[in-house]
Amino acid sequence: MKHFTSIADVNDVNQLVEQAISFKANAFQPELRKGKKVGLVFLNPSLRTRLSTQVAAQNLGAEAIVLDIGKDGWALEFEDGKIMNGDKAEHIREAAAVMGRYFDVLGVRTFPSLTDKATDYSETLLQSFLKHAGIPVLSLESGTRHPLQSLADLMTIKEHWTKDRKPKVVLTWAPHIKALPQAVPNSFAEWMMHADVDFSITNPEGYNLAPEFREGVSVYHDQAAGLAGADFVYVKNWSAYEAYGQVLSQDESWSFGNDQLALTNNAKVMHCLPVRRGLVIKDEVLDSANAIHLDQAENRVYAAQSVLNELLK
Ligand code: SN0
Repeated sequence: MKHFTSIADVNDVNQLVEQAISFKANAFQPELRKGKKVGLVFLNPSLRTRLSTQVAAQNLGAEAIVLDIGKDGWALEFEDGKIMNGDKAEHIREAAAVMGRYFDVLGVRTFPSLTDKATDYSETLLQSFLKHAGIPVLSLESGTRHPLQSLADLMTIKEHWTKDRKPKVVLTWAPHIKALPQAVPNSFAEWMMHADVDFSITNPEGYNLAPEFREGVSVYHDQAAGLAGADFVYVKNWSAYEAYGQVLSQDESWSFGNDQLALTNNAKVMHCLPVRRGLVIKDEVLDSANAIHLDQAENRVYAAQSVLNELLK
């Protein structure tokens, strides 16, 4: 594996998941990637991604160095051919290339603008890092995907599933007050389409994901119909894709509570965090035995460890 920016970069998804599970059983192996250096660049906020990737690097004997570039770095120019007489002090051509000389792997977090679909969906910022860093690039969530989260999610489903049939996995939209990226649901859908599960989506009209992230997947606009018989429910808000970046609905009847849970097959309930309690998922569910969001968060360490171990080979 050369880079890790989407499931398409992974040769063997099962092997990556199995390796993550085995790291969970035996995490501290500091001889494995001793002395390697991992740069983690954040253009946007992070709690789990930042901390779990740092812990993962430490477990491998590597060192992770974090740059909160939005706060501590120079403002970056991504456009080529520009005369830089505005507020941007450094071009990505130099910034990425320099970091490429300091580190063995470069992790990058960039959120989408949610105003310019073409730029966001062509992953302009991530592509610039890939082009100019000259070393393996690790996505820490990009404009359209969050593959470290999806790997941890798949691992979590695998850990919790003991029955001898495919689990029914449903991704459900939930309300939110802000316009959020489609990266987490896109990525989850992409990994579930690839996994050995029965996957479907439920969201209000106007909230269908981009076509490439729901190819061959049933989408229900009636949440009750969508949730029926689910073994796992992934709850997440996202902004509209078609009316790009817009908040078209804040319908709180989609908030995930006991009424929704009752429609499922006593489902395990998942969320990538941060979750707005009461609005996205109700306390009655988050504080119940059905919620496995903390397992997902814990598994972020082993997902990152599995990926770093490959990228640092
Ligand atoms: C991000 C998202 O992509 O939805 C990060 C998830 C890992 N979430 C948020 O930005 C939540 C912000 C908020 O105000 O609730």
